Amino acid sequence: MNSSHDEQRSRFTYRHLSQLRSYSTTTPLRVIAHVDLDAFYAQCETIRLGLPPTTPLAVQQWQSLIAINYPARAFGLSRHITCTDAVKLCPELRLQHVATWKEGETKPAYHEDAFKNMAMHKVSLDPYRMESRKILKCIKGCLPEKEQRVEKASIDEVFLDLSAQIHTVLMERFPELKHRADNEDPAECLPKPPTTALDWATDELVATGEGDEGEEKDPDWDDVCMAIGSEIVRHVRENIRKELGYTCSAGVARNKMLSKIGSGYKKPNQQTVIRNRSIRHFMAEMKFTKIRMLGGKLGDEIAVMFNTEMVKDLLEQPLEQLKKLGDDTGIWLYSTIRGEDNSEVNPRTQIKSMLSAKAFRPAINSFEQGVRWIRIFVADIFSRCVEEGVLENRRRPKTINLHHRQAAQTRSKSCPIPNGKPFSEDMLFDLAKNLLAQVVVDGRAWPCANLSLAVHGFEDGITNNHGIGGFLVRGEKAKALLASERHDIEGEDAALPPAKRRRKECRSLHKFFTKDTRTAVEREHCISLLKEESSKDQEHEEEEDVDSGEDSEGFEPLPLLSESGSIPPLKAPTMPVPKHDNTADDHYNSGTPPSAQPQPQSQPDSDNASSTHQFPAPSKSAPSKPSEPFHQPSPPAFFCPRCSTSLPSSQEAEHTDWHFAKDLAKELQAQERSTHTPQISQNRSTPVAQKASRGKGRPPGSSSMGRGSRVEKGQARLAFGKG
Ligand code: DCP
Ligand code: CA
Repeated sequence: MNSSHDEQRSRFTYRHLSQLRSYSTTTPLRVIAHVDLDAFYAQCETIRLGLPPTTPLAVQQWQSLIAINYPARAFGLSRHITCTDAVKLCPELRLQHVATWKEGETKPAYHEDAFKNMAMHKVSLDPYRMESRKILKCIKGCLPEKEQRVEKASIDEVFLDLSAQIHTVLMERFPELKHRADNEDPAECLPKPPTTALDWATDELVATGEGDEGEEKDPDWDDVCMAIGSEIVRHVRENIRKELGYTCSAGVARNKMLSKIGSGYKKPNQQTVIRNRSIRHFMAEMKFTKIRMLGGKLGDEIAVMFNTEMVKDLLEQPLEQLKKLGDDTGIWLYSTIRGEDNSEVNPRTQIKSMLSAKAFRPAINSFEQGVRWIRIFVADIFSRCVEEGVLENRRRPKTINLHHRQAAQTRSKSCPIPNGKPFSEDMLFDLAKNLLAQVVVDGRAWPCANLSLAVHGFEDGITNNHGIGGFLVRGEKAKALLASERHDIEGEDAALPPAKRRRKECRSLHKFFTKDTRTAVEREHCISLLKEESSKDQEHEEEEDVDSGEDSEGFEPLPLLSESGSIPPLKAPTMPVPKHDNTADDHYNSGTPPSAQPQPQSQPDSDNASSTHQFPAPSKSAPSKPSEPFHQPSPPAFFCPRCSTSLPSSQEAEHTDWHFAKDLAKELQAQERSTHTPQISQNRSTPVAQKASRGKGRPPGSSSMGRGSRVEKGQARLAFGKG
């Protein structure tokens, strides 16, 4: 604080004031709000069904309760009890199952029998996402366009950095600050604010402790800022209520961590203000397990080490003691329990990938069945891509990845999403279906216990890229080929030395064709499907080459590449053994607010997942280096004409062997099929799997695969009463 401080002046300086305008994370005048919808899914259902808000209602997902409204909570209901117990406790309870995609259907719907038939359904969170978007829009709509910073923290939470807006309000209401601000020394203290009582309306004002930080001290500008912030938040909450009918709770404080704790302090439909002068007292009285990152193992460790659960006991510990947890953790804990958090409200949180998954119990057993689920995954992902602006080419994902688990073996197939084509649901479907066909062609696809589809590598769309489109597509295709090969060897085979792996593959291909006729027929279908795709591909490629001109922008150096460059790493996601069927949704993947720590980049912990991973906007840095030595492109001394691949010469023998093994496998296939599919032998020089991984276009026989009507643009809308 400035040396010119005296009793007549504020503790805050002109610099502190002007820093508000630029959302400084360190100005003591900063005001952050956290807004959290009350019993969100339950409110969504109450509004959709047009029920009075006083009706006790719980949202059910299979046999679990995932959201319980406040009238129902009054009967002692919580997420931890079963549906049966809930009805016993509250006979009036309205139980509503979440919407589901039914196997083979193209839109999610509210199916009354969904919970009895889990194997046929996959949870859809679309209705809640749609409501969430409306609420976000409403929030943004009541803040000044140029002075808003809004971070969506989960499906039902946002952070608002109100600093800049408050700066403007201060200038309007207290012109004395403005007149002087232009000329003053930034280190000089501000005049004191007028001593009129601040209007906290109905806010829950967190009390202060005794002494210096107490209520006796006159209000200063930080209190005024907090009161203005609180007024803005009240207005936002009123608007949400008026326009859409939802109630929410909010916390207003100087940073994200405190505001988040504040929003949960009094619920429902209330807001809590934690003024700077109350921080110490507020924190001291709290169990530290309420603080983000301290609810789990770390919290347990701290509780054991210091024999307490209360922040106030930890406040007595010197930093050196806390460092027993490790230097970084100790330092983080020391400042966190003092209410410090300088993390930014990040409005540009961007989606990096999207995933749709299903655990099959019982397992599924055919390509056709798999395709029906793929149709659902694609519809699910596509609708979310539409929200991301794929149709306007604002953003689009670069790769598509299919993850497949059969017994202990997991396999992951991926390919690029061609950049030179309009993004469509059909295109995604064709790519995804081809990936599944590749899994089938590899053999041992059934019974399948888990299937998931993901799109990755969202980036800003390039408009007007027709000219370079052909090149882009070609470059991407080359990578697809490698991606496909690379992922082929993940899972259990990855542990085998390459030569053994190849032998094993040949054996398994052979076994496949000689053993099981039904499977062989299916596999044959998949091969011809891939085959047709690859020949279409070739035609297309030629056309594109003619069109593409000589612009070299998209002409990427061929292979080899681990995908950590322009394509993000596609490490096979691990599918945890399902414990329950709780849908992993935006809420869990975008995480609770990352006040102090980076967000976990977790795969959904669910077997029936539908997730959207969000990350801060990536910096436009150069692609990182390939991470796998196997794919290191330098020195590119050997060029393989078979797959247009440059490789270090040390890998020439192994690579050539690889083609040999692939060709051999193809021979075996051709022998098995003898005269049935002559088109395979016409194209012997091109390995089927490689060509297939370029997959585009419409597979033959797709109409017989349960391809129903397409999901409408923007996704099926489920009836909601408002908005
Ligand atoms: N959710 C879920 N499974 C959980 C927790 C939450 O599916 N184990 C879903 C349902 C919730 C929504 O996420 O409605 C938001 O989660 P919150 O933790 O914010 O809980 P609520 O909004 O339901 O209640 P509260 O009023 O306590 O915020
Ligand atoms: Ca909530």
